[in-house]
Amino acid sequence: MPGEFLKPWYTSIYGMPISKPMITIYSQDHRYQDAQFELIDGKLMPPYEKPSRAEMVLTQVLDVGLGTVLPPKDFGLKPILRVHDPGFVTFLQMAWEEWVVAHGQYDALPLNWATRTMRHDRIPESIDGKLSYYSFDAGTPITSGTWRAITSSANVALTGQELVSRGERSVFALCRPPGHHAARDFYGGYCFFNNAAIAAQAFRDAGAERIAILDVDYHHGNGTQTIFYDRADVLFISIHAHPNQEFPFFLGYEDERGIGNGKGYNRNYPLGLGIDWRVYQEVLGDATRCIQNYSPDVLVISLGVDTFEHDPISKFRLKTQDYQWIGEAIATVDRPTLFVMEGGYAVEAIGVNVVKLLAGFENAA
Ligand code: Q9C
Ligand code: ZN
Repeated sequence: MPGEFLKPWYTSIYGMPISKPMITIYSQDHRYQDAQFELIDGKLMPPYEKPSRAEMVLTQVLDVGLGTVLPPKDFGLKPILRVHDPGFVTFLQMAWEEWVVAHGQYDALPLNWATRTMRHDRIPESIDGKLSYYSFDAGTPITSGTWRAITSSANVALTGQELVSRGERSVFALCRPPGHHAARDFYGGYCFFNNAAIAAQAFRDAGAERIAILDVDYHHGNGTQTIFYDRADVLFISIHAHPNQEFPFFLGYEDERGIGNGKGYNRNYPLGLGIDWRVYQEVLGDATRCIQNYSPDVLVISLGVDTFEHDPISKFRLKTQDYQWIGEAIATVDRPTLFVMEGGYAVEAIGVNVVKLLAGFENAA
């Protein structure tokens, strides 16, 4: 299986010399998350979050010879349960079966939620009620293969984590489905298990004392923020479209600074729609300085490229060249770094943008 992806080293990427290739972790099991439809802008549309996304990234990794591509190991449910609620994990494991019994072979979607004055202290017994209880949007279908894809995606992140723990300077976990919107006990925003959070917790459990997570996806990483909100051992920093304009709408404001022990260890940079590299660069510089002050043992990057100017669901204006500079800025932190794939929906460009960033990092590191 790994041999299938092995290619000779190249000596340059996009004309930049490369001396230290980066390992990528990838599994074809992401293809089991392949929904019929996505509810978006009032329409049932072909999904934006689709298998070709990860395939395009893999193709580019191989084409430029970023480094060896390895399959994930199986870590079981234990490291997932360090971050996620057991009831939530069991729900995800059983959801498709229960849904098929109730409604047949259609993608499972919730239709209502417990807002404000409604009760959150009772978990419904019916599958429809549980879908509502454990989710926060209707854009994230559960399918026959969802469980297989999401456990694989977590294993991809954990395999990358283990390699970095064992001394690898940087690893790219080509996760799909993405993870940063998933919290301890709810899914949404195309995310089920929070791969970056699971990896960060695994770093802690392997002995690292301080982890920094930098989330550069276009959307706020609400799940990751919430998971670590009261903790000083995991610094979370997110640069994203302002939640008063963009999904997930109800988290990601600048005044969210952490709580209790975690006070001062959460930082949000909400940005206006339409911003380009000039604005992004300043904010990114501030974020990396903040991470340097924290002096983490390892850095986890929630790597979304839906900040791209041609992304079909987003409104920033970053260009392909800018991703190299993001990679270079991340390299200034000068820490062992795990890149965890999140969003990015301009499928023709996703691979080029991701690998530009990784190569920018690698050449600057
Ligand atoms: N009008 C990630 O990038 N809703 N998730 C889009 C667009 C959901 C994005 C609505 C966006 C979720 C991982
Ligand atoms: Zn996103």
